[in-house]
Amino acid sequence: MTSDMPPAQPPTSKITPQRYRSIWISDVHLGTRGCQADMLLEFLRLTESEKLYLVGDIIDGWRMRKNFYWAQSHNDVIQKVLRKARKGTQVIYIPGNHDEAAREYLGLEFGGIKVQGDAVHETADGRKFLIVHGDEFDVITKYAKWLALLGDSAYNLLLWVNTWLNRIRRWFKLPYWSLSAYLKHKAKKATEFIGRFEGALAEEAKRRGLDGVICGHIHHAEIRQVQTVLYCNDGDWVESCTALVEHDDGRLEILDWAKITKRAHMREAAAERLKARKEAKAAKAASDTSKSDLVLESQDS
Ligand SMILES: [Mn+2]
Repeated sequence: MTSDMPPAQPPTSKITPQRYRSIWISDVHLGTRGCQADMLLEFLRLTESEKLYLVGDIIDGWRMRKNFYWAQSHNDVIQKVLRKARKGTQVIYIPGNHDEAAREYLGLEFGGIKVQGDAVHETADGRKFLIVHGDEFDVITKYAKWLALLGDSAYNLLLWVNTWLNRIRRWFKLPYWSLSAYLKHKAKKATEFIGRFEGALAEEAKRRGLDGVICGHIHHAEIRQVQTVLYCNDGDWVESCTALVEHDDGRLEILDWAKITKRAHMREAAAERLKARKEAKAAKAASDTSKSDLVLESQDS
C-alpha cells in the first residue's frame, strides 16, 4: 500500500453509535502504511463498550525500523483508546508478535490499560473464552494473504496475466506454466494453514477447560465451531477492517466495518440524489406556474 492511495472516505453521519458489552480488535499495525487508521478511528468513535480487548499487533515495529510510517491518524487512534480507558472502558492489551516489545511489560498498567499475555473472558451467558493473539500457534504466517487474492475479479485478472505470461514464455520457447493452478495450490495450502491454526487454538481452549477462544494474527475474521469449542477471530484493520463484538445477551458477532460504512455512504448518496430530484421538481413546478401566470397576464391585456 502506498501514499498515493485515494484518501479514506470521509466520516459519515448516517451510522448510529452502538454500545456493546465487549469489543475485540487486533492486527491494527499502526506504524505501517497499510494501517486503516481512519476507518478504525471512525469505528472507535461510533462504538462504546464495557471492555475493549486489544488482541495484539496494535503497533507494528515500535523498535526502530527503516520504513517506519507514522501519521496523525495513528496518534489519534492511540489518544482515542487512552481516552476510552480514562472514561471507564476496561482496556486489556494482549501484545502480539509485531508488538512483542510490549511483552516485557506483562502485568503492568499504563494509562488505565492493562498489559497481559492472555486473558479469560466470561460472556453474559456464562461462556468462558481464552483471549490470545495467536502467533504462538502459528507455523507459517504469510499464507493467509493468498486467500484474499482469490476473489472473483482477482481471479479473472490472474487468468489474463496467465495468458500473457505464457505467450511470452512461448516466445522464449519455454513450456506452458499455469499461474492459476499454482495459486490454487497456494490457496489450498492457505486453507490448510488456517485449518491447522484454528485447530491448534481450539485444542488449547479445550485443554484449559474453556468454551472457546478469541484471537487474531492471521487477518481472517471468523466465528466457527471447531469440535467442542467456538473459534473466533476478530480479523484485522489492514485489509478487512473487522472487529468482534459481544452483545448484551452474550451473543458474539463479527462487524465488517468496511461494509457498514460503504452501506451508510450509499444510503447517504441515495438520500442526496432524492433531495436533488425533489428540488429540481419543485423548481420546475415554480417556473411552470410563473410561466402560466405570464400567459394569463398576456391574455388579460
Ligand atoms: Mn500477529
